[in-house]
Amino acid sequence: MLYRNLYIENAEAASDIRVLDGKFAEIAPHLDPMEGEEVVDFGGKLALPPFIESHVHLDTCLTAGEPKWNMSGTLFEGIETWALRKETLSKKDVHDRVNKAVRLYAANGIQHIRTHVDVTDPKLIAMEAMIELREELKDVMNIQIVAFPQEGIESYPNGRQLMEDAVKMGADCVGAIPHFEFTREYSVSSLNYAMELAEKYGRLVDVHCDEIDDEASRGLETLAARALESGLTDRVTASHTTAMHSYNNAYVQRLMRLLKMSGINFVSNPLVNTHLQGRIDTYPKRRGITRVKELREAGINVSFGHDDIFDPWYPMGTGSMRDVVFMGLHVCQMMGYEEIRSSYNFISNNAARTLHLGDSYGIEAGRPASFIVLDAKDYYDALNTNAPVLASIKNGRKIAESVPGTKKALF
Ligand code: 17E
Ligand code: FE2
Repeated sequence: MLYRNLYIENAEAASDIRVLDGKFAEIAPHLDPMEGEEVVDFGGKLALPPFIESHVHLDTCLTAGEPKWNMSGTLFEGIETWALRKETLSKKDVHDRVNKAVRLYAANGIQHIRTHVDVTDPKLIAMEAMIELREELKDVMNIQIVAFPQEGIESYPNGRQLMEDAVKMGADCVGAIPHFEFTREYSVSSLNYAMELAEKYGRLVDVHCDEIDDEASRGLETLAARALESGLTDRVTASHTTAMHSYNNAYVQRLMRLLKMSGINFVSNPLVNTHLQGRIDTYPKRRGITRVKELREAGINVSFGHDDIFDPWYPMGTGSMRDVVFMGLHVCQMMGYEEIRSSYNFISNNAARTLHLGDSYGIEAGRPASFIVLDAKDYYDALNTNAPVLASIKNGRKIAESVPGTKKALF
């Protein structure tokens, strides 16, 4: 199969891509078709490595309004509302909703998802369903599962055991929620426990860390210190870290040294945290997004996640990471020309580092032939025009396509 005329990752000149046996065989400015080879000429469109959703809660998706709407728009009313919805959870319910959400994602060029799955459920229903879904969907979506203790590890009955059970069932990553634990002591011990569990079972770590507008919420320093001391370093991710928005600058200056030394990754969720944070402020209202620009300037890996699709925390969402990047660039004030052009990295290459995809990811000869084609010439154009994903190709197979609609003035 020969794909022609693609601008790979904003390249100035177009390339042709040959795919054989599900792998990138050759990538060059001009390749002549072999005898009998099928040719698709894209005529000068943008090719990117597949988009990655590095932070979402698939188990809660598509449940907004059930059994009630989140009227305050806060994280905490979201957690209370989900606790009510959880009472009626069944495996079929999770299967049906996740199947829909995964198709929304696929149509938007996503091929990898890291999902947090709530394990503060004595029956671990969502975890069991998600382990099955990971297997059922593996040819079309690579799903990584985080054992996520929504209501706490130390503050929820049997919390430690549920975490370990979920890891034994096959969760890929260990989570935690230090800012939700009853006390600071619990916050620290929950992080120690999560790190020990990850070491014991050889798992990655991804913590909901300091998702609160409280400048005194400092789980991050504990997580980073443990990442450094244990040697888990870049196997560890801090998600949300919205309190960092409210930390004083003197503290951040000291903290940055540790963050750099620790090698941990960050995931920011600008779409959802712009909506959830700052809710108890009058004016001025905090944006409540972690310091993405400063983390990047310090050479720290940051990716963006959607966090939710239509659930107790976020009443919207179509599975498009474009909306996430668009909001992120605005709210973090990263609107310089190069910042905009390169911003696809937040939902591709940077996220691949966080998910530890290694050599299985990237448009390079010898790697799995997985890439997407956008109806644009570069990512600046794609972001600005909300360009559709013309084709999503995974291991050489087309798994999604879109036919550009016609939207035009009639004069
Ligand atoms: N749970 C949580 O603790 N934080 C979030 N942002 C979501 C679920 C969506
Ligand atoms: Fe989250």
